[in-house]
Amino acid sequence: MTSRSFRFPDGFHWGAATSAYQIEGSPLADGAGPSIWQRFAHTPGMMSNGDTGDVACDHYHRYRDDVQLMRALGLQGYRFSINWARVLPEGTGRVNPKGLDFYSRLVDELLENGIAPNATLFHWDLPAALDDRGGWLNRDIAHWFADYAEVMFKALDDRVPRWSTLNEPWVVTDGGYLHGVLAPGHRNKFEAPIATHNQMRASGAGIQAYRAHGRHEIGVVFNIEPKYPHSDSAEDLAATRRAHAYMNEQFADPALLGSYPPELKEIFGNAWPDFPADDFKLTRQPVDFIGINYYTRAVVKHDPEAYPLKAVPVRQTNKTYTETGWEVFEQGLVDTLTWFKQRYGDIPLYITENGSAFYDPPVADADVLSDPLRTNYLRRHLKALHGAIEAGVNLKGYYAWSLMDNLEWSLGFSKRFGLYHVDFATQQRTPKASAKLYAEVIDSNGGVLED
Ligand code: GBH
Repeated sequence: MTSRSFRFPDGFHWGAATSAYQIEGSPLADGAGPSIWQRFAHTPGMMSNGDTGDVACDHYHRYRDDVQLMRALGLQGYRFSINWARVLPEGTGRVNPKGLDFYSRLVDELLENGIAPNATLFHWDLPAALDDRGGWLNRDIAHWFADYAEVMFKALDDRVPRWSTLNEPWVVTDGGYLHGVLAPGHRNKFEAPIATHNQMRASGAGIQAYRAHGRHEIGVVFNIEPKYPHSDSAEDLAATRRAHAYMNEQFADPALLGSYPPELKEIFGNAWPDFPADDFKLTRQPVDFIGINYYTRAVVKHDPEAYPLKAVPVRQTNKTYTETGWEVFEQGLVDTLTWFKQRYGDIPLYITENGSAFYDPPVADADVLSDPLRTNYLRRHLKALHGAIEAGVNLKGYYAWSLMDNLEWSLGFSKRFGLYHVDFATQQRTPKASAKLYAEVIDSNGGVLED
């Protein structure tokens, strides 16, 4: 048997990702304004176990130590997000210098350790003051966002080579405005399309601001989840089309094609408005790259009771599921990248998140915690990714989700995605075996994955 090499192309970029509200803690420190996640987490009944981001990983105080964790992995890049309300406590207008300074110090620390910063401007923690003015339902948010983005570009673009406007707008629309399970907690079929549209207008306005004030790279990050039909009945095929249009094309199409897929009208009926044609000039801005967050797939079947898609995911037998209930399916990563290139053209791509939640029983005084399921997930997905590159996908880099265990939004601290285990009582970080594997992958540029 000949062994197969999994060496990645020279210059392939290896990183890990986090987001502000999930790790920082101290959300109101040093003059920061509250975000909608601060509010949501303090609304009784919204968070598992009553968890909040008040302390989280205390990264706001421990960021220097956390950069050393990154260095121990040999990370070349670190993707983090900026809490808008730390910088602009009211969301617009007055800049809070201490909030800006936190991100400036983090960026300097990364650069001193040879790690390229990758900054996301919006990872769901909207300033509460802007939510009070309508949040994503107010068309003015495109300008609010561009003004905030300009503040950040002027302060950090001399040191930050890679930016994203939004992280996963689907989650905001679906969880925040349609089903009400994430901040700001609305459940409204008429609002969801508007939240989508204004997010994509804001992203476009942010990219325009970058062309005026930035000199490096900017893109936007989508969660892409391929959909496969449960059967080849016409009904299941149509349900699969709707699910795919709703989760994947709803966001990438306006950004890259300047339109929405027709299935959205089918799904939303009269709640899907006719948006002004001019808006698509704003949503469709040239990007330097697209970030794709990939976790799982869905196998879809028709279900007339399922609101609003009339489609439901079907659980597979004899497959591994993570603790968030997501199937481990690495072929979906290949199919996603192939589909993306075919539909949108040969845009440089990054996997900006990929990872899995499994519970790893902590072992007292262990130097490395065993996490075979996460290690297996990582290995399988990286091998699949290598195959996608060999098949011609223009993939520039990979960011593991996540550097360390953190607040999994409304699921609280119970779902652990970290390469490092965090003991939330003591804030002690301990590497898991997946961290060791990832360090070897980076060191050998994938060579260690050899069969
Ligand atoms: C990302 O979202 C976030 O960017 C990050 O903040 C978060 O911590 C991380 O992933 C882990 O959750 O099985 O039908 O319920 C993840 C987006 C969308 C991926 C829903 C999984 C499952 C659909 N997720 N999807 S279903």
